[in-house]
Amino acid sequence: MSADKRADFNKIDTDGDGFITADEFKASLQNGSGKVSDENVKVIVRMADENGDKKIDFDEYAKFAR
Ligand SMILES: [Ca+2]
Ligand SMILES: [Ca+2]
Repeated sequence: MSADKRADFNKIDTDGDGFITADEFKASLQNGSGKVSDENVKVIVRMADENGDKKIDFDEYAKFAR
Protein backbone atom coordinates (compact mmCIF):
# COMPACT_ATOMS: atom_id res chain seq x y z
CA MET A 1 0.00 0.00 0.00
CA SER A 2 1.28 3.39 -0.89
CA ALA A 3 -0.15 6.77 -0.02
CA ASP A 4 2.01 8.16 -2.79
CA LYS A 5 0.05 6.21 -5.36
CA ARG A 6 -3.20 7.68 -4.16
CA ALA A 7 -1.64 11.14 -4.30
CA ASP A 8 -0.37 10.48 -7.82
CA PHE A 9 -3.76 9.21 -8.89
CA ASN A 10 -5.51 12.28 -7.53
CA LYS A 11 -3.00 14.50 -9.28
CA ILE A 12 -3.70 12.87 -12.63
CA ASP A 13 -7.48 12.78 -12.06
CA THR A 14 -7.83 16.51 -12.47
CA ASP A 15 -11.64 16.63 -12.41
CA GLY A 16 -11.75 14.39 -9.35
CA ASP A 17 -14.37 11.93 -10.64
CA GLY A 18 -12.33 8.90 -9.52
CA PHE A 19 -11.30 7.85 -13.02
CA ILE A 20 -8.33 8.75 -15.14
CA THR A 21 -9.34 9.30 -18.73
CA ALA A 22 -6.98 9.26 -21.71
CA ASP A 23 -7.10 13.06 -21.82
CA GLU A 24 -6.16 13.39 -18.16
CA PHE A 25 -3.43 10.83 -18.54
CA LYS A 26 -2.04 12.57 -21.57
CA ALA A 27 -1.98 15.91 -19.80
CA SER A 28 -0.10 14.43 -16.86
CA LEU A 29 2.47 12.77 -19.09
CA GLN A 30 3.06 15.97 -21.00
CA ASN A 31 3.69 17.82 -17.77
CA GLY A 32 6.21 15.21 -16.73
CA SER A 33 8.31 14.12 -19.64
CA GLY A 34 7.63 16.12 -22.73
CA LYS A 35 5.57 15.03 -25.68
CA VAL A 36 3.40 11.96 -25.81
CA SER A 37 1.41 11.01 -28.86
CA ASP A 38 -2.30 10.23 -28.76
CA GLU A 39 -1.44 6.76 -29.97
CA ASN A 40 0.91 6.11 -27.08
CA VAL A 41 -1.62 7.37 -24.58
CA LYS A 42 -4.27 5.07 -26.03
CA VAL A 43 -1.94 2.10 -25.84
CA ILE A 44 -1.07 2.81 -22.23
CA VAL A 45 -4.70 3.31 -21.23
CA ARG A 46 -5.64 0.08 -22.98
CA MET A 47 -2.90 -1.76 -21.11
CA ALA A 48 -3.95 -0.40 -17.74
CA ASP A 49 -7.71 -0.61 -18.32
CA GLU A 50 -8.76 -4.06 -17.15
CA ASN A 51 -12.54 -3.76 -17.32
CA GLY A 52 -12.64 -2.07 -20.69
CA ASP A 53 -14.48 1.14 -19.76
CA LYS A 54 -11.68 3.25 -21.34
CA LYS A 55 -10.97 4.84 -17.99
CA ILE A 56 -8.46 3.92 -15.32
CA ASP A 57 -9.84 3.58 -11.82
CA PHE A 58 -7.61 3.54 -8.76
CA ASP A 59 -7.32 -0.26 -8.59
CA GLU A 60 -6.22 -0.40 -12.19
CA TYR A 61 -3.79 2.45 -11.65
CA ALA A 62 -2.34 0.85 -8.53
CA LYS A 63 -1.66 -2.40 -10.37
CA PHE A 64 -0.28 -0.65 -13.40
CA ALA A 65 2.01 1.69 -11.45
CA ARG A 66 3.45 -0.78 -8.99
CA1 LIG B 1 -11.17 12.19 -14.15
CA1 LIG C 1 -11.20 0.68 -16.25
